Amino acid sequence: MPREMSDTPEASELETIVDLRSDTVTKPTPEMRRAMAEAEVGDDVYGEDPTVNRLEARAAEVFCREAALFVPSGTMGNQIAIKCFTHHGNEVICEEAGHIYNYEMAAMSALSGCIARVIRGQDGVLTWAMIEPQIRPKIYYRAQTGLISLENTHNMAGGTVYPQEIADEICGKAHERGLPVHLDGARIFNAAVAQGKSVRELSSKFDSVMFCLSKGLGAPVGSMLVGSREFIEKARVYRKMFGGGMRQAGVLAAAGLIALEKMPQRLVKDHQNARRLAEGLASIRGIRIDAAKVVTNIVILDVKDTSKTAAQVSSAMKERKILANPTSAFTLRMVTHLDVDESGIERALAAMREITRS
Ligand code: TLP
Repeated sequence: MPREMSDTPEASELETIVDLRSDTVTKPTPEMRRAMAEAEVGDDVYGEDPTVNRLEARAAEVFCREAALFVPSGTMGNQIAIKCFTHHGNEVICEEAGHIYNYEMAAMSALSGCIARVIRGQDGVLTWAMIEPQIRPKIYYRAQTGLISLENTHNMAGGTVYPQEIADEICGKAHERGLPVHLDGARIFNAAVAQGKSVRELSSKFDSVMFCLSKGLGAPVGSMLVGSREFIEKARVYRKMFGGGMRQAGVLAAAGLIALEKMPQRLVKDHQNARRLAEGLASIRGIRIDAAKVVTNIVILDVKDTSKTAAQVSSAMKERKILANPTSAFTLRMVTHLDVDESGIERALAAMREITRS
């Protein structure tokens, strides 16, 4: 029968898209949508949005800090922290593949007048021994180090986590030198779940922490900055300067509260799916990946030995309704999240087997 005469669509048409491009693509859950519809709101620039105020108070409590600030994006959160801690002409020490250096539009130079002093870490992880030699001596003809920023989990290293003693040592030694340390903790809840620790334990020595509500935690929009009251007061000023003062933002904060309270517990599922994906990929000829290193929700694979480029693999996957973005000429990233289940993982693996055979 010709297709157009059939009432029942082909199975392949019913197949939904498996979107592994990022955990940023998650849609708000029905519970979040209900809370958003019912949220009590006010003008947050006047500090009068009760739902935003609740979210900020709760975030501060979860991280055991004096205060917190709701910001529109992770990028803005990181950049506000850089602005708060540095002066024009400073250097910011960060990891070579880090988000603040590679994916934030050179904002540290555009907005804060800083340059990045990048260091290559081991799987994205820096140690004090790597950092110390890069701190500029206090000599009038050298730019001064203003801030150290770490990323946990490390996105482009494949969701790797900082061993706590390494992060703690960096913070302790940096403080002895009078240097603040910021944590880009966009996925700190993933790190906490992977390590069986609380986000408070993992981040207690940092001067400021940014974490995202809109990644694995599933909220539609928003990130948080947490730190001392003095830091957050300053951060509030820069949030306004950067155009991030929001008005009835309680509709977003309502989803953020659910993200914060209810979603960390389910990240373990994303980690299991990522590990399953990585193990499946490791068994495909031509694909290089160390599945044992996949401890959170990010899988980075090398396709060089398939004799295809990452862009070719990505577009062949797309034809099969699997989305994954290249991260370099021969690497792709796949991120598991709330809206991808085991069957999606199996479909991604089946697609990859088919593509690499051809
Ligand atoms: N990461 C995005 C892209 O920008 C790469 C993603 O899809 O993973 N810190 C880290 C470690 C991040 O991974 C991201 C977003 C941010 C900060 C910025 O958050 P947003 O996108 O809210 O500005």
